[in-house]
Amino acid sequence: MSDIESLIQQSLADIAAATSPDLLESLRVALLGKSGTVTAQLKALGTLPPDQRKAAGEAINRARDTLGAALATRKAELDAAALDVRLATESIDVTLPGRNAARGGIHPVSSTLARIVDIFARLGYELSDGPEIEDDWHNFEALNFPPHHPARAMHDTFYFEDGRLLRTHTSGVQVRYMQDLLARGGQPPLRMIAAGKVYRSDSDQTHTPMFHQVEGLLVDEHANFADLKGTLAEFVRAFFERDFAMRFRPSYFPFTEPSAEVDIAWQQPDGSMRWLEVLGCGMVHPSVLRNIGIDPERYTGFAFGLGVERFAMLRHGVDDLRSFFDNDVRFLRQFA
Ligand code: 2U9
Repeated sequence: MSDIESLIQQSLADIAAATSPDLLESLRVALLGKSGTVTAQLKALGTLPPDQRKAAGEAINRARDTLGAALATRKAELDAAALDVRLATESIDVTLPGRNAARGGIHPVSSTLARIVDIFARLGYELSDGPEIEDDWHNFEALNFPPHHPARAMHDTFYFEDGRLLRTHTSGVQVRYMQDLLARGGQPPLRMIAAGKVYRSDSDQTHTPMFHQVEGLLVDEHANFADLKGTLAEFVRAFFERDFAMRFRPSYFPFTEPSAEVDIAWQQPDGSMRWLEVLGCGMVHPSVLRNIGIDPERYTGFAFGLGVERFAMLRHGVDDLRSFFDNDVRFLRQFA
């Protein structure tokens, strides 16, 4: 028998006799590893006389394949045997109680926002969204805030070096919505709401630098202030599931004329009543419609806006806006 044949026979016997995966692995290393016997023979091929190289090479490759296959087969046998032992000796108690998965909950600001969006959806308003990083034109100019207009002071925000900014209201979404409608060849009537995060340089018990707004817009041929009042009265009734006395107090926004703030008659814990401001609104300023390309001689519109946190505070009796953003689970768990 040639050297290589006897190496194969001896190794096959060793492999068959290996009783553990570790032993088998040391055999593999000793035979086929970087400095293994078979590997060394392959390396030594170059030292043989040229006329012997081909036959010797074939024999060594055959040895490598045969031993490789034998190692794999034996490994599968040992693994199967080890599994059989585990299956025979171990057992799973399927009656043990499971591990508790911690249950999450919806944040009160998110659930309030969803409730508001839902009410307007029932009134036929389509939800739209837009970028939180906005350009000056969509956030200010189109909405009748020219550069240096004093109303910009109420909308101080965070600016990027290229002049873009964190939006101070969601009104840019309404501007984009109308532009898209016209670009697709559409015209009013339209009814839509925008909802999301807005940013202002403000921080105290009733202001956070980031808060959530919902704003609505309706444009049609004969939209008027009475329609606006009816819509907001219906919204407030649906949100609080109660009827309120309401008052529309004249106010000012650059993008609406006339403009109003909406107060509702709120019952205090001691039974007395006080007016609470909950919404802003008005008839869309003709210049805003014209800026976007809608004919203000033909169409009129009304718009409104509200702070979601304010509605969440009233609904849940929370007195500090900042607690919504402290991420204290003892607070948040109450609403889950
Ligand atoms: C377009 C035209 C008109 C949106 C409006 C308000 C009044 C308003 C504030 C209430 C509390 C925001 O969260 S808050 O600080 N909003 O008072 N928003 S009318 O008017 C628009 C918007 C877009 C094109």
